[in-house]
Amino acid sequence: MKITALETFVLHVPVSAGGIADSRHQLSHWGAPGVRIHTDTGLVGTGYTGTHAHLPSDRMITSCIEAAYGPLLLGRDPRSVQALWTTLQRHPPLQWVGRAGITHLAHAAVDVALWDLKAQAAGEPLWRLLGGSDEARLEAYDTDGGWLDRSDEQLVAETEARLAQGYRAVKLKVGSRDERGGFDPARDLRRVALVRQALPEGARLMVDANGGWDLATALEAGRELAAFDVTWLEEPIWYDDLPGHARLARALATPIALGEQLYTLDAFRDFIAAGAVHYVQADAVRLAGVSEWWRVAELAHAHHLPVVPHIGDMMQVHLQLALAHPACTLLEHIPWMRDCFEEPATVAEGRFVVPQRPGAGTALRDDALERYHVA
Ligand code: 0YR
Ligand code: MG
Repeated sequence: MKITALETFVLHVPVSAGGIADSRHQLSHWGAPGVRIHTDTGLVGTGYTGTHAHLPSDRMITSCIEAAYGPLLLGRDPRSVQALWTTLQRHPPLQWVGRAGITHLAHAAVDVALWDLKAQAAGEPLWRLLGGSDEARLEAYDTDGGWLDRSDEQLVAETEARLAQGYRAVKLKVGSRDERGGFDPARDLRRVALVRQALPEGARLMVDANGGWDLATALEAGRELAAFDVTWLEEPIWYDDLPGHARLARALATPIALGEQLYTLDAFRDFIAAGAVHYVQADAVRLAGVSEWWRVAELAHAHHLPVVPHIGDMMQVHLQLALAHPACTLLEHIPWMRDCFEEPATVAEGRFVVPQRPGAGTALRDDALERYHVA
């Protein structure tokens, strides 16, 4: 089997209700720059990363795939994906300009496409190729009702709607600001109390600050969270602040979740070694693909830490991985890209349905490629 061509794409897909906000970002569209890798067998592998639909940076990702990775991939056997990972990641001139950032996101798209091909060539869904079982029970938690720009009333209505759909776990954004631009943890705590009240006993509630607080606010607000049985506090402070997160992990009763902004196995090694994280939110489309994600999951598992993949890929490859890896029992749900896929991830009674098509689940529908493609 040989790689014959790389064909890149950029999709911009609308988010819920025309727009969403967390503590750092406001967006109207989710971006999926990626690649379809063609082979001499006729099989085509699809991989993409997740962005905030900013065309200039999306183009940097696709041009890295085409110009930098393309020549290293043409003619190679895509099933040698682990060997190709090292080829792309350690190619000296590329290593010089990027072990994180644009090149890493580009590599993620390529690596996912290669694993998609490997699983298709094996005639199996990726979760089975990786040793998972179709009896795996994977709980879904929903994030799409808890945005920071939603009113208190909307928040409660969204929570009730999720309960009616069968969810027993939801996530709420925190990191509110007042009119003068200062932190407003009182608004956040009021909303945490409202959602907690709307949930039945035993339902999980998570909160996510998207790195928006400073340490003092995180310490103060974090202590108040203990009263609301919050499963985790996610990215309370700046993503790369390892000592700050380690301090919070020691000081707070509520566990710390992070990882959606970490690019490398090395970064996860350091956060885990420092005791700075309890829930490891490895993201295969910010890490360089399935290959590096699996190494992070194994590392977390060796420390007996749960792995809860971030939704950067809008569930498709993460569903495959979470079904296969023993450290995963819970996966985030944000359905913005649902109508893009041949077999979209589906939740029933609060659990993910096990997908059956061969591949990584990343195959895109032709009509989605047309509708959401940006020129
Ligand atoms: C919007 N999930 C997240 C969205 C979401 C972000 O910035 O990308 O809120 O990915 O933090 O846990
Ligand atoms: Mg998050």
